[in-house]
Amino acid sequence: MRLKAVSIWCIWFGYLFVLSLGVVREYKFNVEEKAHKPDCVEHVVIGINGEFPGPTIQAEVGDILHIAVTNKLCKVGTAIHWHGIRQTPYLGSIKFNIKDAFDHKSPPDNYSSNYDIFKPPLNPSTNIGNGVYMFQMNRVVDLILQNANNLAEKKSEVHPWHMHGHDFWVLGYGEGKFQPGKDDRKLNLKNPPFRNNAVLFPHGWTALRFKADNPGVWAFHCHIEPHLHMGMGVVFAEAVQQVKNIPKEALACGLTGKMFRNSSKHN
Ligand SMILES: [Cu+2]
Repeated sequence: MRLKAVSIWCIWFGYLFVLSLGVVREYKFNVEEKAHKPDCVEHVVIGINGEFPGPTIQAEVGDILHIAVTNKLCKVGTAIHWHGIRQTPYLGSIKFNIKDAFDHKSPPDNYSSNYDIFKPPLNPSTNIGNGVYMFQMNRVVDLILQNANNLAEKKSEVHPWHMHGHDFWVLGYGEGKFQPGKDDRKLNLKNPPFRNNAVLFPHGWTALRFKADNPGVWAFHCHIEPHLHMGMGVVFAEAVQQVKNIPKEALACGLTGKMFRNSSKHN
């Protein structure tokens, strides 16, 4: 059987559930500061169980991982970020046209034009949704990320936005509220930098462009992990019907998991 290695980069408290016929593997991680020289100069770094980089989790396909993480940092909260694990059923749900796995109505393309980005939001309640932006193959997508005020007066934070599955062109940045018809004339369409991370400055905007030419389902999110977990992220699905065989591990949960157990037509 194939062993899968999963590297831990950041920390969160949680459990990972995977459709399983395998064994339960228990891990306990203490997250704490330690002195280390990752670039030959001693720094205080964040380690796990005294190690930097952190330990490797090893599991076989179908195992269940129980990971208890204890934050022993003195002053800050922290978050865990998993790479290499497919946690959403979106890919299989879209590919196999499972209608009730998520809201198929597209999320909104814009926000209210009278939103005052310099004031705390009038409605501080979170809107919850699981819709997906769906794009046909080779569609060119322009994004304006608009920052706004926090819940506290006169406060706005930096957000580093990161896209999976793509690099994108950074067409420009600006202060205040993006003004269509004015700010878009100043965008750099000749030689914009090509990145997969871009900063969204406080009370400012960032303009990005990418071409939907990579069939799959991709996250686009703020890379400050607590912000992502609070909802600062969206999902893009591109030409999913052009994705060929989906690995069975990607179909392990939710309705796609049930379908996987009842059918073998995806292989
Ligand atoms: Cu953020």
